Amino acid sequence: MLHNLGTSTDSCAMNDVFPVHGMDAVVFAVGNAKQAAHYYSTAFGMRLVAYRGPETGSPDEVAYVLVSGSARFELRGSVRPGTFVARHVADHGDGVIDLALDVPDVEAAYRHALAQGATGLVEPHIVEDDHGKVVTAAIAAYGETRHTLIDRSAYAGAYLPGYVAADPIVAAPDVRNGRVFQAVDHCVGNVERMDEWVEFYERVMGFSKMAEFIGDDIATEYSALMSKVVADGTRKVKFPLNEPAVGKRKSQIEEYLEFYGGPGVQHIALATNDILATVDHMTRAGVEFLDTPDSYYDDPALRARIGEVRVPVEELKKRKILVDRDEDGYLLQIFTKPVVDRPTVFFELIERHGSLGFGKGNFKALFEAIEREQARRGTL
Ligand code: TYF
Ligand code: FE
Repeated sequence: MLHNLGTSTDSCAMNDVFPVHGMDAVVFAVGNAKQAAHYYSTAFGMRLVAYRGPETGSPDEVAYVLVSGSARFELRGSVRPGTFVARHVADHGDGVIDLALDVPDVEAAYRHALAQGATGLVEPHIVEDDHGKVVTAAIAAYGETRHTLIDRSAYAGAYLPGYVAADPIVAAPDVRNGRVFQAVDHCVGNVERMDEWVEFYERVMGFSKMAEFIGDDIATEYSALMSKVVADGTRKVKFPLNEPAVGKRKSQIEEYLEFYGGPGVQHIALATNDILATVDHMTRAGVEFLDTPDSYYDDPALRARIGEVRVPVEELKKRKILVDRDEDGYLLQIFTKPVVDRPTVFFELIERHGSLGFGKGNFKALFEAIEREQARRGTL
């Protein structure tokens, strides 16, 4: 059973033990950053803003920084063997190495995290250039994922010292505001022991559990996964955490852990305010989405439950977009197929209208679609 306990977890900023402003960047290690930058520019409509590489004094690595609204991705590649990025890609395939958090006080956040038992990876330090200074540190999260803690409030450069400003790779996409999506909505981790990591975010970052979760009853019925969501006090940073469960089929989380070689980021949800335009743009660019059977839209129970949404259901059905409603409002969402060679990392697009949830009413349809993909790959 999915329990909805309402919203009782907000903490006011004044007694927040680990204040965060939001996500700073999602950092990927990839096999070919130049081509990945092109993909995120064309298919996701992102704008290249910064670069570093051998030409700019970074002999071993290249990095491309792209933005869309408040979302920022950094794509890191290696130009020789033996680098961290090269080894990470060899072990995990393309994946997320860092969910960087924008924090007001790096030193305080880092000290609090370590006092609460987090593993420090980079001590707080200042990096500076002509454009100002940045304070940064890093702590370990699940698998090889880390959280960089960063305060760039005194910095006016393109990204960080060591990077140069760069021009867009392609013209802005032909959508409203020239933006295919606006922000990172949530970042999901696949782990071996969910409760351990829920407890980590509660203890280390003062995050609290959100009401929505997938329990073991849902798991055995159709999802083969359990899931809980933690968020900071302002709900700007939301981290669902999944663990595999024994179900009727092989768990998609098990498949991820096997192909990724351990815990890591499973999906990044991107917020859009026009999911129809977003899906149309990405589909034209060749991004593949999970299929939803027509029966989903024709189900009278679903029609009754979702009521009026801002677009005709036919428009959603055409694009396989899912709908869910709760007491706060509704959301529209859709999931890509994996965007990397391994069956690991994918994206979600989400358009929220009041709902703070994650689409629990869609879990059955979603997990059936994922299982069809697993069957196609022969990994079910
Ligand atoms: O982020 C979430 O919780 C939703 C639902 O493997 C979900 O997007 C959960 C697990 C999963 C795929 C989607
Ligand atoms: Fe999600």
